[in-house]
Amino acid sequence: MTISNKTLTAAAAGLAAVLAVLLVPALAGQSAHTGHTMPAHTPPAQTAPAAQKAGAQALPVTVQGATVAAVPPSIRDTAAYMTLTNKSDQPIKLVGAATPLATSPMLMTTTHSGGMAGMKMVPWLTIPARGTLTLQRDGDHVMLMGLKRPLKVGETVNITLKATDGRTLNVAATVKKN
Ligand SMILES: [Cu+2]
Repeated sequence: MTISNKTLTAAAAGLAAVLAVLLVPALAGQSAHTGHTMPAHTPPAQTAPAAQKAGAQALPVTVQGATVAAVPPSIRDTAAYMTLTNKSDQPIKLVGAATPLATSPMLMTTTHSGGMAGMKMVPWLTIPARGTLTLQRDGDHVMLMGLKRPLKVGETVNITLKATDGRTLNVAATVKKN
């Protein structure tokens, strides 16, 4: 041993501090999109009413493979995945999501730090001009926090995505087991 006990202790304390910082967000999201705690800050304002107002302009976006991950009835959070293709020449910034089936839908991205996967809220997700944005496990996704009732495999969940300029996109996602 070339390292003194003192050094080891200091190193251990330092490591513990680092781990504490890393573990909080990591543990929060560790249960694969199903069990992390609600972030303390309020999610973006509910967009459902505005989104469903007649006259809200539709986004020039096509959706493929929209799914919602099935979770056991005791789990109140899940995530939606899909591929979004922007047919316009301008990037589209999605800033919010709404669904009648969850109290707090939010945009999130998966993070990796210290070898652990976690997730965090993001203010927006961008669909590049003439490009695609893939929402997937282990990536950007729409978190459906606070499910109002258990979802059944095979049922359709309507999700409205909202862009910065107020345009919206209605998505019909199918509940699927992973
Ligand atoms: Cu998430």
